[in-house]
Amino acid sequence: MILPAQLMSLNHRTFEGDLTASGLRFAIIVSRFNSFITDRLLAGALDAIQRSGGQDAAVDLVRIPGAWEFPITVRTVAAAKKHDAIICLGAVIKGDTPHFDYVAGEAAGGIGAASCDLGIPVAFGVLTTNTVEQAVDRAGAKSGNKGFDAAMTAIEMANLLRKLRTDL
Ligand code: INI
Repeated sequence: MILPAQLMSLNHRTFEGDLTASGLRFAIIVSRFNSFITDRLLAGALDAIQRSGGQDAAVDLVRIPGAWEFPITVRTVAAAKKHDAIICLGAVIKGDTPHFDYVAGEAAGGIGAASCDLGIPVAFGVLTTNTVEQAVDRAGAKSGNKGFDAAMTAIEMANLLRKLRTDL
């Protein structure tokens, strides 16, 4: 049995993306619906890229009406092959009708499928919450900033996929 402490000394090749954004190009797709939340997610994502050594000019910002529009936008941006990763930022907040389930489900499924089909990492920074308060908490309050987290994941995955494509 291998103990966790022994893992570092094993002779495997390990592939892991680092957290350096220098030289990477990003597209951030941000939805306007619930913009009082998504603006904060965007600020968090840009902060993460800047603090990881990324350049402002290496970021293309794409604004869309709502989360439903993510899948087709991700596919269009990915097909252009101009970026190392895409970051999706949105906020779907539950209402009194089943509308939430359709919008959130389509966004999540469509983004995931586009990422795999087109071979580009797409970070899912789309909040799906029961209340406005839960969304606020995740957009820079009690529970951190999920825009920042999504951008860090995009940086890591862009570097990991580069390594896998060249070194595997
Ligand atoms: N879009 C969101 O991004 N968040 C929501 O909470 C939301 N709600 O609740 O309706 C929402 N709806 C709009 C949808 O994404 C489309 O833009 C619209 O249906 C037009 O296609």
